[in-house]
Amino acid sequence: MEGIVIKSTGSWFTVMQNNGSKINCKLKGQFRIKGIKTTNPVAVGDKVEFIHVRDKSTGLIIRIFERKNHIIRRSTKLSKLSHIIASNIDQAVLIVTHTKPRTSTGFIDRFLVTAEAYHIPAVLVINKIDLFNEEIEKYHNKFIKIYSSVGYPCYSVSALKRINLKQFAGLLKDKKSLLSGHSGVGKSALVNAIEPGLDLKTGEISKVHNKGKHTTAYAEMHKLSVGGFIIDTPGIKEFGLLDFDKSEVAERFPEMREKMHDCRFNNCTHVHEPDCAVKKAVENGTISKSRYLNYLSILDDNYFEIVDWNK
Ligand SMILES: Nc1nc2c(ncn2[C@@H]2O[C@H](COP(=O)(O)OP(=O)(O)OP(=O)(O)O)[C@@H](O)[C@H]2O)c(=O)[nH]1
Ligand SMILES: [Mg+2]
Ligand SMILES: [Zn+2]
Repeated sequence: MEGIVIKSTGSWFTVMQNNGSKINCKLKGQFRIKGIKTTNPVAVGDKVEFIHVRDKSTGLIIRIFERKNHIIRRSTKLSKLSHIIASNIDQAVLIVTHTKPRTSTGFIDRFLVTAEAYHIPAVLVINKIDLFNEEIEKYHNKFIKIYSSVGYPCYSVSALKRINLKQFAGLLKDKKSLLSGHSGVGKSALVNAIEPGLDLKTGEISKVHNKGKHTTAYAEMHKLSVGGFIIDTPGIKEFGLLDFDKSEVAERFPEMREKMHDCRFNNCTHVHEPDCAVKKAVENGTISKSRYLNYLSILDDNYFEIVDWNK
C-alpha cells in the first residue's frame, strides 16, 4: 500500500492514503538515503510504501519513493547531520504585508533566494490590501511590477475583507505548499478564511528554542478541502540553507542569472568588476535596484553560514 507521510513524531509516522484514511506506521529497520546524513530517514511529504501489521491498526514503512526535493536544517549547530523538515514540496508561499507590519524586501529576497536554491517555485501573497492608502498603493504597484517581471506570481488579498480569496484557494488547490511569513502578516487569518477550523502554528517559535536548547521541530501537513496540503513547520520561522556558496548567490536571482553570461569576467561577482552586465542592467533599470542592493547585502552578511532556523 502507498501513502504520504503527513506527520512524524520521531518514531511514529502518520501516513495518509489517497482515500484520506490515516494509519500510524513505524519504520522497518534502518533506512539510508544516498548522499544525506540525516537524523530522520523519513520526513513529512515523503511518499512511502507500507504493509499492515497484525491487527491492521498500524503499519510498517518498507520503502520511501524518490524525493523531488526536500528542505533541511542542521541537526545541531555543529553537527554534520541534517534534519529533513519536509519533502516533495510543490511551492513555497510567502505571505507578506506592506503595512502593519511591513515585510522588508531584504527578507523577501532572502526567502526567494533560498527557494531557488531548493528548486522550489515561490509565490508571493500580499495580504491586508484593505489597509492600503494612496502611498502604499503606489509602493504595491511598483512591488508587483518588480517581482512579477522576475517571474514570481503575486497575489493581492485581504483575509479580513475576503478579497481575492478564491484565487488564494486556487493557488493552494491540489498542491503541497509550504507557508511562510513573519508573525502578524495574517497566515492564520488567511488559512482560516479558506479552511475554517484549521489552526496553524506556522509563525510560532517554541520557547524551548529561545533558550538555545535544541529540540527537533517536526513539520506537519494539513489536508485542505479544496485539495492539496499546507505544510506547517512549528519552531521554524523562516527558510534556512545549508552549505550555500556565495558564488552561487547571483544565480539564485533569475534576472541576474539571465544577464551574467555577458559579464567580462566569468567569475564576476557583480560588485566592482568592469564591464559587468548585471551592473549595467541595474543602471538602465532592467534589474531592480532594490533587488540588487539585497543581493549585495546577502553577499555581505553571514546569512549563508547561519543554518539555525530558529534564530
Ligand atoms: N486589516 C487586516 N487585518 C488582518 C488581515 N489579515 C489578518 N489581519 C490581522 O492581523 C493580525 C495577525 O493575523 P494572524 O493571522 O494572527 O497572523 P499570523 O501570520 O498567523 O501570525 P503568527 O501566527 O504570529 O505567525 C490579526 O489581528 C488579524 O486580525 C487583513 O487582511 N486585513
Ligand atoms: Mg498564526
Ligand atoms: Zn557581473
